Amino acid sequence: LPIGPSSVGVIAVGFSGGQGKQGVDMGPAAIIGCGLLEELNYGLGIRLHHDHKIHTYEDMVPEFEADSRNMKRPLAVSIATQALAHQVYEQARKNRCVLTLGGDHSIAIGTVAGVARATRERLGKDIAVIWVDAHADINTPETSDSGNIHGMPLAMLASLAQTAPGTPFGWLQSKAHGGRTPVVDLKKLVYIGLRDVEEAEQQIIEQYGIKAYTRVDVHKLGIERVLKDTLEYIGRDTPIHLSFDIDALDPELAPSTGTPVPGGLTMHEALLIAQGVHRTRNMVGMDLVEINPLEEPGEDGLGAAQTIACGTEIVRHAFGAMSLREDEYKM
Ligand code: 4U7
Ligand code: MN
Ligand code: MN
Ligand code: MN
Repeated sequence: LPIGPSSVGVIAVGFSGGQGKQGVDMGPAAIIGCGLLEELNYGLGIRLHHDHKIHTYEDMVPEFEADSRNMKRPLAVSIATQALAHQVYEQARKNRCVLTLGGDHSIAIGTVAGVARATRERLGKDIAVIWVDAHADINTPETSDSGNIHGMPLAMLASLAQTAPGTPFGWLQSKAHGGRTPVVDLKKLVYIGLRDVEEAEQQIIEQYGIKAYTRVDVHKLGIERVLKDTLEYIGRDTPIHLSFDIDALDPELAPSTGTPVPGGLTMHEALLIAQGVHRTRNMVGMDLVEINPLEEPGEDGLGAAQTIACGTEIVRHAFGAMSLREDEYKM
């Protein structure tokens, strides 16, 4: 029987503390302003639970914070993601699939933790995570050159980073969180779209045997095959969290993002991933992150509009839109 939720909880997170560029906090307002929620609600007939707020956590986090343990703003990111984990959990435990609109990718620390906890309580199952991204986001504070936590969420979720109780991200290990440690089992993680992986990250991927389809793998194998193998690897009746970083797409399509990398996925490939995850009926959570409307190579607003349009289409397809006919892919 499908695990699929009866309705969708939407959380808008205008948080940018996991990296240094202004504007990624404006992502959710931009995509909602362009009609994403109407597309889901009126267009696809999905029942939405949304508090009509853009959560910034500004009142909870310190305005300024010194770097510590090779992380930039660890306290701010820890506090914000802990609060977000709680919001996500409250939605997910009501049998809703939780859609979170970011914000930078550090917010996945909160979304994945919240979804994983609720799914474990509700179904007694561990989630699988499909991470669609140009980057592996699995630096530990020690391996990171940038210190930006949006490059570390998977290291935090998989407990590769040392996080003692009472220090930033210690909540991920705490019993009060109700979670299991680690939150993410690296055997249940699949990457799609990688093309900018640091050496230390590559070592982690190999050491833990993480399933990873690079951009080149997608090119060589074809996206249908990658998707089929991904879903087989994850296994039937496994709840899935889809974390979609818009920089997985080619920057020609989606230029408005903080760390663009040439040679990315096409829209056809991205939509097929989204549609394929939907068709499992097992999606329990989805993030759309790293849309930064201020990152505008052309400075004419067109790049941002196009990036938002791509993001909207990907989310629509993850929630059941079917622009790809059955004969356009072989599954
Ligand atoms: B994103 C990077 F150094 N690996 O750690 C780092 F290349 O969420 C980039 O995928 C991280 O956008 C990108 O800073 C994080 C860099
Ligand atoms: Mn990325
Ligand atoms: Mn990312
Ligand atoms: Mn990025």
